[in-house]
Amino acid sequence: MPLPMIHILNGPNLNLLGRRQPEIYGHETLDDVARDCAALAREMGVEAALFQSNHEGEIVDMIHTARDAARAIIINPGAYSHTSVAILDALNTFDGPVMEVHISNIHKRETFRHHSYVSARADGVIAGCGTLGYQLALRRVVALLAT
Ligand code: CA2
Repeated sequence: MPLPMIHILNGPNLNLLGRRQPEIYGHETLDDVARDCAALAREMGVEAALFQSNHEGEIVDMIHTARDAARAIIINPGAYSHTSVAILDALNTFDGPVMEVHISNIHKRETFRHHSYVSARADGVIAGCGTLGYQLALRRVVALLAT
């Protein structure tokens, strides 16, 4: 039996994680996040695969792919959190648990970051826990899948 698959989707500029602005986003790279989450997923008896795109339509396509390929989505939509009805609409077509992650505490930053369209669909939101937030979200979706 294949392990339940969880997709971890990341939006624009997150490919630069660990390489710029470490005072906001820390020192871990997105490859580190992918490796840590894959290891934790295995421990919990699931599988996690991480994807990133700088393009809104590609993120919509990733969500459509997840409809058939994943049991849960963890998403950090980056700046599209604050602008994209298209990503919200796509997430609304997904049946499983959705967790929204922000590495920084968006509520402690500029007011334009305080609102996220994606939060209207997310089953939970983690912000300001650094890259550890991805692992916390992974634990939460595994718990939700077990209920
Ligand atoms: O805190 C987060 O995770 C954000 O989703 C990150 C977005 C930002 O627009 C959101 O308001 C909050 C920005 C991602 C930029 O990622 C970088 C990573 C390293 C260096 C430069 C940018």
